[in-house]
Amino acid sequence: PKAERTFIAIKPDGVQRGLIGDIIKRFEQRGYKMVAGKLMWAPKDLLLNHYKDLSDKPFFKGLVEYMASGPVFAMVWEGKEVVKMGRKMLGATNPLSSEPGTIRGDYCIDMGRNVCHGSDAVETAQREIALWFKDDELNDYEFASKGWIYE
Ligand code: YYY
Ligand code: MG
Repeated sequence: PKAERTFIAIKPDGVQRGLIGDIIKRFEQRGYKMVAGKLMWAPKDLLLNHYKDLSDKPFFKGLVEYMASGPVFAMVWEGKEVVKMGRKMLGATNPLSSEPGTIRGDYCIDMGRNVCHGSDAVETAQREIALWFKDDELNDYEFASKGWIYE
């Protein structure tokens, strides 16, 4: 079976606040493998598509404006149960409900400045990865340390 992948993005506030390295470090330390990563100023149409399920929400316009306000660091991470674990590492959507120790719980306060994005399900991850990355941007490789991470 193909290894599970998730789409994780550091939002414009996370980039501005110098959190790229820390967020990458958390996933690396856990044992997950970065398959793709790029700094990119997302075009509006990509963001509208990315968040299309939320288009009727009152916060939608502000959300897209915030996401378009500067470059984001977009990534694909791979590993066992990385979608669910990625969400856990990010913390709750509302940072005031995020546990300390999570990314949001350690670095932010307001929902509209919650620093990071993570896919909420395996199917969502597949859609988001295809939206943000071309196939040839996804790197298939193995960690030499694989046997020290997985039994
Ligand atoms: O997946 P996640 O980012 O945790 O939350 P979503 O429900 O998908 O909403 C996407 C994004 O929208 C969230 O990260 C912050 C923002 N948002 C908001 O500003 N106000 C809300 N009431 C709900 C979400
Ligand atoms: Mg979501």
